[in-house]
Amino acid sequence: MNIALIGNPNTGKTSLFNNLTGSYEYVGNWSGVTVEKKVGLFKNGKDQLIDLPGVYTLNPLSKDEGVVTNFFLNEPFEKLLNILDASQLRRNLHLTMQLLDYGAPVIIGLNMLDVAKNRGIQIDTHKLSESLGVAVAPVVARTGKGCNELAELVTGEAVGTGKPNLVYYGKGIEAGILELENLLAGKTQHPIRWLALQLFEGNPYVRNYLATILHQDEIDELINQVSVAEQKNTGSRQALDQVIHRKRSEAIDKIVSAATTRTGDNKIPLT
Ligand code: GDP
Ligand code: K
Ligand code: MG
Repeated sequence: MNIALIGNPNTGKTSLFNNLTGSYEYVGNWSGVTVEKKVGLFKNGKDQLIDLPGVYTLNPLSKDEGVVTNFFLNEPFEKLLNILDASQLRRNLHLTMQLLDYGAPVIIGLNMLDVAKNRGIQIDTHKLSESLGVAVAPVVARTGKGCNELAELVTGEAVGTGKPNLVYYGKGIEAGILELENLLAGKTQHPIRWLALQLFEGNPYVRNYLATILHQDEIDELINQVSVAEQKNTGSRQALDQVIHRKRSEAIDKIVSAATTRTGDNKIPLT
């Protein structure tokens, strides 16, 4: 089984990778960029862990960040291991929401819990897991605490793919997703909800992929139609990527508020 490790930069990915995999490691480069590709074997000797570059969002700002979207579009994988920094849950969950749009099985490794705790932040992993519809396993990647349990979970049987349509993106965007479904019927293996949202956010790799199936005009018309509908419905002139980001933020705020308690005087805001 191929399991991809994905998360924001500096969340403990490398530490977790080293804890979960044995010494066997294949090192090469991702195609077209100088970012090294690491694939390690889990200690069960069967399943592989693929280390992806750290990103805040799938929509890439650089070619290096494009590695992640290209991976989703071109490489086979069975599960995603999403590592989160518990002390920056709100920011980290933006990427998670995009993984859940994809609909693949996801397991969350909740790291940096010691940092969160020192800031007086207590996270209820059960509540977080319930709201998202995927397993959440607490780990301390630096010391290896919780890593065996996480390995068992991620290499084990079926896991959750997240609550369907966890984020409601508004009438115009949701209609655009349905429209893309009509246009693509039977012509792609990829989840159309994810393709649509990445397209509306301006992900050039997804756009190029769609241009291999649809005409440029169809794509332009769809994006334009959704922008116009969205502006009409909301009376706002926000660009689609901003609307999508705002919808995710609203959903994330609710989830984080429900799963978090603050203690002590050191109430540093949770970002
Ligand atoms: P990456 O950038 O996502 O690959 O993250 P790294 O594994 O390189 O970790 C970034 C920094 O966070 C390093 O200094 C790690 O030692 C540290 N780190 C990793 N896991 C933990 C943890 O659970 N708690 C704390 N306090 N630090 C951690
Ligand atoms: K780092
Ligand atoms: Mg790293």
